[in-house]
Amino acid sequence: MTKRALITGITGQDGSYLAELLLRKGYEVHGLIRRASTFNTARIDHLYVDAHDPTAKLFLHYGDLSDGARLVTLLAKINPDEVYNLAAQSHVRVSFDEPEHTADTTGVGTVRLLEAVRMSGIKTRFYQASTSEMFGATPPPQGEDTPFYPRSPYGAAKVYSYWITKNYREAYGMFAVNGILFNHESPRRGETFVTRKITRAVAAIKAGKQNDLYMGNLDAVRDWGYAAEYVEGMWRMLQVDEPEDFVLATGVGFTVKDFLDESFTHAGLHWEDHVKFDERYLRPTEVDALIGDPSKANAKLGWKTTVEAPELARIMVDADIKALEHSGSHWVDSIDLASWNH
Ligand code: NDP
Ligand code: GDR
Repeated sequence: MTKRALITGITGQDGSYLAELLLRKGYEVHGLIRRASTFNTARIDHLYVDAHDPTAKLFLHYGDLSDGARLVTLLAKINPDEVYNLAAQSHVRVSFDEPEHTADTTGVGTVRLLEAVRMSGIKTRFYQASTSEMFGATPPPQGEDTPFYPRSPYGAAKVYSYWITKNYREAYGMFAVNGILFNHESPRRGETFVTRKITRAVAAIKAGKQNDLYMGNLDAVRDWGYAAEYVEGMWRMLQVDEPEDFVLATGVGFTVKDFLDESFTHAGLHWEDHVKFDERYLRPTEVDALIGDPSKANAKLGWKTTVEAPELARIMVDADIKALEHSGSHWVDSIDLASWNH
C-alpha cells in the first residue's frame, strides 16, 4: 500500500527536502500551498509532474493555516497516513514586527490543524515543527527536558504549539510528536536568515556586485546543521512505536562571527573588510546561545548529523557562487530586496 503524507509548508526549505525524501521512499505526497500573486513553488518545481500524468506522486492544494474549515475538508479528502506541520511565519526578527500574525500562524495554526485531524475523523501520525527557540534564555546544552524560556513572539507561539501537540497526544491518544529542531540550513535556506544572508553576500562580493554587508549581533551562538539531514530525523520520529518528542541538533555551537569567518575565508575574502553594523538587525530580546543535546535521537532513532557549521558554510558559499554565475541581473535585484529588510 502506498503511504500518503500531507506537508504544510512544502514550499519552504524543510518542506522541499522532506517532499524529496518521501517521494524517494515511495510516498504519495500532498502539499498545502498559499495562493500568491507570484509563483512561490521554486523550491519544489523540480519535483512536480503534471497531475494528469499517471506517474504523478506530488499533489499541491491551496490552503492556509488561518483557514480551519479548509483544513478539515482537505484532510478528509486526502486521508493521509502522516501529517507534517512545517508551515509557520518562521522568522524570529519579523515576529517582533508582526506578533499577532505570528501567533495566528505559528501558534493557533497548529491547533487548527490538530482539530482538523480530530474533526475529519482520520487516523494519522502528526509531526509538529518545534524549535530550539523555545529554550530561549535557558543556557545550553538544551535537551528534551530543558525548561522553555522563549524570547520572541515566534518562540512563544511555538511553545503554545508544542504544548497543544502534546495535549492532543494525551487527551485523544493521537500519535502526535514534537521534533525540537536546532537551526538547520542549506542552499535552499530563506535569504534573510543569517547563514544564507552571509553566503549570498559572499558570492555577490566575490563577483564585484556588492561591497558591504550590514548585520546585527555577531556574538550569538547557534548549533547549525544541514537541513537535508534533519528531514530524515522528522520522518524517523513518525516511524517508531510510541509517540515521543525528540531534539535534533549537531551538539556543537559556533558564533555568527565564526560563520562569517569560514564563509568569507572560503572565498578568499576577509569579513572584517565588508561587514558593517546596523541596529535594525538586532532583536528587542536576543537568544544568546543554543547548543542542542541530540543523544536521545542518536540512541532511539539512530539519527546523527555528519555536517557541522564550517562545512555547511562552504557548501552554501559554493552553491551561491554557482547560482550567481548562472543567473543574470534578476539575482542582483533580489539581493537588493533581501538586504532591505531583516
Ligand atoms: P520556511 O520559512 O522556509 O518555510 C515556511 C513555510 O510555511 C513556507 O512554505 C510558507 O509558505 C509556509 N507558510 C507560512 N505561513 C503560512 C500559512 N499561514 N499557511 C500555510 N503555509 C504557511 O521555514 P523552514 O522550512 O526553515 O522551517 C520549517 C518549519 O520548521 C517552520 O515551522 C519553522 O518555524 C520550523 N523550524 C525551522 C528551523 C530551521 O532552522 N529551519 C529550526 C526549528 C524549527 P510560503 O512559501 O508561501 O511563504
Ligand atoms: P534564528 O535564525 O533567529 O536562530 O531562527 P537567524 O538566522 O535569523 O538568526 C541567527 C542569529 O544571527 C543573528 N544575526 C542576524 N540574523 C539575521 N537574520 N540577520 C542579520 O543580519 C543578523 N545579524 C546577526 C541573530 O540575532 C540570531 O542570533 C532560525 C529560524 O529558522 C527559526 O524558524 C528556527 O526556529 C530557529 O532558527 C531554530
